[in-house]
Amino acid sequence: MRIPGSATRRNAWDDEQVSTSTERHQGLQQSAFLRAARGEAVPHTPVWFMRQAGRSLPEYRALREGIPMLESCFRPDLVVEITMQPVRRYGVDAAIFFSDIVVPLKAIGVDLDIVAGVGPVVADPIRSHEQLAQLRDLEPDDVAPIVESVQALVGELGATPLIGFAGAPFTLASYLIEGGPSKDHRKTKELMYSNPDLWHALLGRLAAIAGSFLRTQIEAGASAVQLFDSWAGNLSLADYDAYVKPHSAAVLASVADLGVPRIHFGVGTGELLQSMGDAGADVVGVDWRVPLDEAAKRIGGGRAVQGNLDSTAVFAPVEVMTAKAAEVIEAGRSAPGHIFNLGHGVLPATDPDQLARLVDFVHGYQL
Ligand code: 1CP
Repeated sequence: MRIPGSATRRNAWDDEQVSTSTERHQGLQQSAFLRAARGEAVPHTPVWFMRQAGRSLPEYRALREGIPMLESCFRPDLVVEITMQPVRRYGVDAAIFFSDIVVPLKAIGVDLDIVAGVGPVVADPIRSHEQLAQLRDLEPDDVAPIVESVQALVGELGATPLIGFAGAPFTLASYLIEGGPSKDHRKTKELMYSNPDLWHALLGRLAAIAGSFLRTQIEAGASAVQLFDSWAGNLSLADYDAYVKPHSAAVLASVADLGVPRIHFGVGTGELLQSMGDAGADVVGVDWRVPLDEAAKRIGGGRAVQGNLDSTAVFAPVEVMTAKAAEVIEAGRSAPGHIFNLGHGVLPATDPDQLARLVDFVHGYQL
């Protein structure tokens, strides 16, 4: 069963006779996604997927053919179309803005690229105080194409919420210090342990940049934001609390006045969940390792949860996948609100038809 409106609402804006902006605003505010984020009762469990746009979709691969990743992030026509593709295909309850966590760094002039098959690569990795000078504040004019894309998307999406996002200071710092993706984050931790002044100065700069990137997206019309601290799970709780949490908390606090739900997510964060909740988000994203009822206990504070089907479960037979999805939904009931998602991003080899079945299953599940 596909819920009425989730896939068709996007055109409501076109039909001005029946959809005033006030009605649209009310429809949006009453959407299952925003209701669950606020811990209110929902008609069905809302669902979206991290990396729902991207290489698993043939229409994405066709559109991106020959266009470098970063270039596509600064072209509103492509950003709008790529963001809409999974919304149309799956009827998910929220769109995630098509961009990347390094986009605001590129926008202020950091010499970096997103290399196909690798990820973000930074030409001149940061190792000194002098290099911090390149991390100036992000102004809305630096990301004019992002503002234009968000505004166009909000019109197109109608009552379907748009989630804006930013990379959290630790995860951004890991790319800037390592120079690219890393498994053990050795250089990142080396700097953290050996030069705490530089570390805190760097994370403070990145918190300001991430905060203004989120603010820009919300002011342009995003209904919620997600702070991705994807690699924070590599830290012990003590190190997370001492070196990272204050900076993530500063990002979240910097957009609190805007009144939209703030989601905070990382991978392998089972031991950090309580601390991540304390950092101030409204919703904590949980990877696939900790059942949501246990996660909700650790997070506490009346916060909603998001997650957490293993991304590989969609490669299982349908009945195995849906049995696991049912377990996720049942465990999620012990939290004040639950937004269904995978435990991390959609894997590129995922069959889109299987994700469509998963969305239908979650929407049809009797709460
Ligand atoms: O050419 C391509 O298609 C490149 C692949 C790709 C894509 C589709 C990258 C490179 N980024 C993106 C888009 C992207 N990045 C989105 C799109 C919206 C959606 O979810 O549909 C989002 C939310 C991100 C955020 C992002 N980028 C994160 C946090 C989320 C996560 O997955 O943990 C991280 C860590 C990055 C860095 C990054 N960018 C790209 C890659 C391959 C990586 C990871 C590199 C690594 O392993 O360290």
